[in-house]
Amino acid sequence: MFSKLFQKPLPNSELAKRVPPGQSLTERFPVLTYGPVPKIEASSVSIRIFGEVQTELEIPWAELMQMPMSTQTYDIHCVTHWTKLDMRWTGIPVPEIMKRVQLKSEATHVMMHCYGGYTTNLSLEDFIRPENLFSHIYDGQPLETEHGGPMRIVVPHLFFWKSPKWISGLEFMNGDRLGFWEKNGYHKRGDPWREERYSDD
Ligand SMILES: Nc1nc2c(c(=O)[nH]1)N[C@H]1C(S)=C(S)[C@@H](COP(=O)(O)O)O[C@H]1N2
Ligand SMILES: [Mo]
Repeated sequence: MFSKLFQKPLPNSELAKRVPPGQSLTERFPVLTYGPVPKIEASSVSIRIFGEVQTELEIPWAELMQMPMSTQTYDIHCVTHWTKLDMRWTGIPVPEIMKRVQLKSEATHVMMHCYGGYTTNLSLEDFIRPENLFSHIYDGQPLETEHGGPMRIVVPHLFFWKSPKWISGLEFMNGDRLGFWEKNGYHKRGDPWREERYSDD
């Protein structure tokens, strides 16, 4: 137990360099959900891909589970000021999903849709990155329901509200549109190193 105390970084340590301005470390994994937690069976999860695409498609759970997977470790930053280091996620890298998608030339952004109605928007540049995962395993265990299981998207370079839990769909868009928190005052991009917390920043 006490050893945990000594894992906290000292002000000038290497670890402290991994904590963006205005953030503090946590060893817990807080739960932040707006509204009720949707309970979905993995077998009924299906990712619907629509909007600015040549052909709409739906990828059911069984097919998702056949796709190439990757395990990656990142530091996660939440706009409510917590940072958690070395979080290990397993899932399908976004570029693998995108091999199945033929975008129209008008597509510039994506709205990520969730069971329960949450949405969050990204530019294609922020979305199509090898470290972004459709993740169903956290720290070697099936992702807990409260953290987005059966599957969430993890976008580690942006604040954690850009990592939608209970992912159900991708809507490719011609131009940007605001998602749930972005409509309610959060920044449209959310880079923790630039402290892009709220839309008037
Ligand atoms: N579907 C859905 N995804 C969501 C949210 C939500 O309310 N619903 N909250 C977001 C916010 S504000 C944060 S900080 C993280 C929290 O993830 P966690 O509960 O696993 O810590 O999920 C993001 N993804
Ligand atoms: Mo958040």
